[in-house]
Parts: sequence; C-alpha cells; structure tokens
Amino acid sequence: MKQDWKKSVVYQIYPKSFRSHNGGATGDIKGIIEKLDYLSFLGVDYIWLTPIYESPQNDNGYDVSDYYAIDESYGTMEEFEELLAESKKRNIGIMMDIVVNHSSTEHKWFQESKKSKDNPYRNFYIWRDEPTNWESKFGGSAWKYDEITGQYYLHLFDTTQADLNWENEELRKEVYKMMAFWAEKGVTGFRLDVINLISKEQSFPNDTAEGAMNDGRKYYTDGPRVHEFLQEMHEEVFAGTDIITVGEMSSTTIDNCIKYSNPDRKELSMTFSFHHLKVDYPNGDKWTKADFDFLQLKDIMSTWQKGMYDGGGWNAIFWCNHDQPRIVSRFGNDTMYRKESAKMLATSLHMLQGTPYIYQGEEIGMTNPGFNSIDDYRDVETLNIYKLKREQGMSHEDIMAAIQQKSRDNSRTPMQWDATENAGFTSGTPWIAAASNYKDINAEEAVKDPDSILHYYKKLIELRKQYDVMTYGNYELLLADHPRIWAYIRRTEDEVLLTVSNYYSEGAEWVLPEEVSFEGWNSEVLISNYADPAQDYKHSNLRPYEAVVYRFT
Ligand code: TEU
Repeated sequence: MKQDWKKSVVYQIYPKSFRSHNGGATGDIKGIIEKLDYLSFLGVDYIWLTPIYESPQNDNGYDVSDYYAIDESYGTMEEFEELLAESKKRNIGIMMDIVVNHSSTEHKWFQESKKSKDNPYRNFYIWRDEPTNWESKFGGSAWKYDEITGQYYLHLFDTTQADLNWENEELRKEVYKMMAFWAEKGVTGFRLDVINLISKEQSFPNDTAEGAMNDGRKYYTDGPRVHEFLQEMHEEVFAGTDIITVGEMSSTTIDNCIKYSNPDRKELSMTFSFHHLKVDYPNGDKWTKADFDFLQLKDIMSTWQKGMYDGGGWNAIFWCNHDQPRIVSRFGNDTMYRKESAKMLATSLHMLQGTPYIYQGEEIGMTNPGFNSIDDYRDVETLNIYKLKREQGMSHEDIMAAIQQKSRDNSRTPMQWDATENAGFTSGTPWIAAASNYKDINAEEAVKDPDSILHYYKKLIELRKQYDVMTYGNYELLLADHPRIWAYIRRTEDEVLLTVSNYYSEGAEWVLPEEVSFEGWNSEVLISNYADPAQDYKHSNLRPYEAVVYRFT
C-alpha cells in the first residue's frame, strides 16, 4: 500500500455512533467488524477510528485515561486485534487517533502530577502560579486552579483534559513508546489530534490583541518547537515503516502545513486544516446562525490547493468529521435536492488534490438531526456554550438556532443502517437519538439503489484508482468571482479534468472562459450527478446542484 498511499481514500468511524453489536447505548468494536464488508463494498483503503482508549468520556474519548487499554464500552483488546486482522483481509488499514496534546485528568500521570510540586510526574503537565487570559476552546478560562499545590494547570479544552508538557523529554519518550506499541500491533496509520498545539510559548504571555482571535492561540498554535517535536516523532516512530499520518491542525497556515507534510522534512504525511469550514462563522463567531459565504469558500479552497501543491505539501481533504455539522445540511440542500447536492459536494471535493476523508453517514447523505431541545444534545462543547451564552444574555431561541446549525452532535447521531428502530444502530436505547429521517435515509436502501449517493461515492473512489490526474494533477481555478459555480481544472502533461459544479438550487449558465482551450483534445464526460449532462464542455445550463466532470486526453 505504501507506494500508492496518495491514492487512498480514508473512511472515518466515530465508534460511539457507528454500530452496537451488543445492543448497548454506544457502538462497539464488534459492530465495526460486522460492517467491514459494507466498507469494502464502498472501496475505502483506511479506517480512521476516533479514540477507543480507556476514558471517562467527558469528551467522548478525547480525554484518555489509559493509552494502552481499550475502553470497556467498546470491547476488549482481543476484539481490537480481530478488527485489525479482519480489516487486513479486506486490504483496509486501521488508523488510530492519537490524543497527546492533553490527557484526561484521570490519567495516572495527572493523578501523580497534582499530588506535589516535586512529584516525578509534576512536569508531565503545565503548572503555573498565575493564570494567563487564554481561553479554553470550549469556553471559559484555559486554566484551572488546583487546591492541593495552589497552582493552575493548563487545559486548552475541557477542564478534565489537562495539557501535556512537551518540553519534558520524558513525556515525549512515553508518547513515542505508546505509539510504537500500536504500530507493533499492526496499526498502519495515525491521526494526530490538535498536534499543532503541543508546543507552547514558554514565557506564557497574556494575549493583549484586539478582536476575535485574542484568546491566546497565537502563543501555542504552530508553536516554537512543534516542527522539531514532529521530526523527533518521525524518527522515533514512523521512519522505515509504511505508516501514514495525518495531523489535525487548528487555526494553522499554509506555510506551516507545507512544513508538516512535505516529505523532505520527515514530519507527517498530510494535514487537516479548517479555514474552509469557517465560512459560516460571521466575523469568526461560530455561535451565530448564518448562511455560508460561497465566494470565500472557493477562495480558501483554491488558495490551499495551489499553496500546498506549490510547496510540495499534501492536503487531507474533507467536508465532514465528528466536530462538524453534516455537509448536505450545510453547503447543500437537505430537503428537495438532498441527493443532487450531496453528490455535487462529493464531486467537487473528490476531484481536488489531496487524500479524501469520508465521515460515516456522509456517503448516504445523512443530515443534521434538527433537535429542538437542549436536552437532546450530549456534547460537552454544546452544553458549555449553551450555559455560557445564556449567562451572557443571549436568548434561548438564538442560541438554539445556532446550536441546531453548528453543534458537533449534528454528526454524532447514530449511523443510519436501516429502517428498523434506532436506525438499526442498536437494539437497546442509544446514547443520543437518531435523526428522525432514518426510515428514508439509510445504508440498506442506498446499497439497493444503483442511483444512490452511496453508489456515487463508490464510483468516485473507483475513478481515483483509475485516473492518476485525480491524484497528481495541479489545480487551476476558473471564474473565481462566479456567484454560483465552482469550476476548476486538474492537469498533468497528458490528461486534464475539468470539474464544474453549481452550488445553488437555481440554474446557472456555464461558459468556459476564453483563456482556456481544449482544441485538439478528445473530451468525454467522466461523471455527473445528473443522468444526461451536457456533452458540450464549453457552454451549458447547469441545473440545481448539477456537477459534471469532463476528461480531456
Ligand atoms: O478537535 C480540535 C478542535 O479544535 C475542534 O475542531 C474543536 O472541536 C472545535 O474547536 C470546537 O469548536 C479535536 C477533536 O477532533 C475534538 O473532537 C476534541 O474535542 C478536541 O480535539 C480535543 O481533543
């Protein structure tokens, strides 16, 4: 798989909501094994599993209390080994989620660390006499006072997620040892949680800037020693193996992502960035209901496509994950044009350069559930924000409207397998309710229907294996200012793809710009979400959410 890893497609599983074999409230490892044939049918090369380690589950496993143990709600180590073996049989690699910016405060390191200032584990975490004004990503101060020693510890996320001290070499060695343990077991990939936050500016200044981003992030995002630490990790864990790695990069820059992912630098294989998923945050504010800015979306995507290509970096490309709302509800249309828009969004993403990630349920066009009551939500961020915004005077209606649109729980409802109760996720009572549309939107229906969104994703994955230009071509944006169409070209020396997508429910006239010419080339339609797309690549009237890919040779 190594030589070709750039042609891979990754499928993200959120085990808690994927499938419960045992009829529990949460999904389990056996449930994943049960569905491997489905993933094999879809054609994916890797599964990224969000954390299944032992955890108090305050942040659904991103608060790890033992990096060497499987949480009992998911099953046993033997079952995990069976999952590895069964996926290997199907040529699917397993990518583990490594959460080492922080650990749970229930981890034994933290339990020791808080005991006294001279405890051997004291320096595994970040303790200070005085807090700075930095804010937690989940709201409130990023520091928590601990009475035992009278100092504050840093937590960029929940108070139960204490930041690890990467300045401490002993900690770093523990991390590499733990990663090697999973590699030894046969894991072939790692997704590194908020890995660009691990190196903090050691003078710990207050953030005195004006504006929305004055929460301290500039003092730990892509911090002073982060590249050095990742090179060390590469040397200690990845060198000489087939392991692929993807770093989750919070509020990062193209320059840094080139450094993280250019193979010459020996850091990571690829990076996730999130700027394109903030185009519905007016003035950087997530918690206001808002439409998305299409021109900004095109601009950000294009800048990253070109920048990463030119710098020899590699993008992980995605619309969805367990922290984001459903894409069809977000940039598409989840009522009248659900199928058309889901396929259009898939087309315009999969034709880009980079490694595509599909988040469970995206391939069948799952929607935001539209829960009306705050009691239906489970996510620590959503519940914190609700409380905080109400305290700050925001009306219940306004914060609920924003939560319905933006909550991370939008993507965490049970995977919709079939039309039976709880969407076929569990025979018990699920930890979070299924979206009410599961009788119409489910995998069983999608497998049966050759025209389904699922079959369309399968086709896109097959095309990636067939046409090198999808992987290696450069990227050229056309009609940057067109208010409805996103059109771009991918080009290698002897092959060109032109992808044209209408992002709206109104029609749009497509005219190939004059500066582009394919005179003398043969053209064909490679794929479209409509049965009868225009053969004329120069001029056509695109229907609602229509997408067409033309291939020139
Ligand atoms: O997320 C990091 C992150 O910064 C987010 O996408 C976060 O959810 C967002 O800022 C909240 O508004 C990662 C994980 O993907 C997420 O599930 C964890 O909660 C977080 O790290 C902490 O481990």
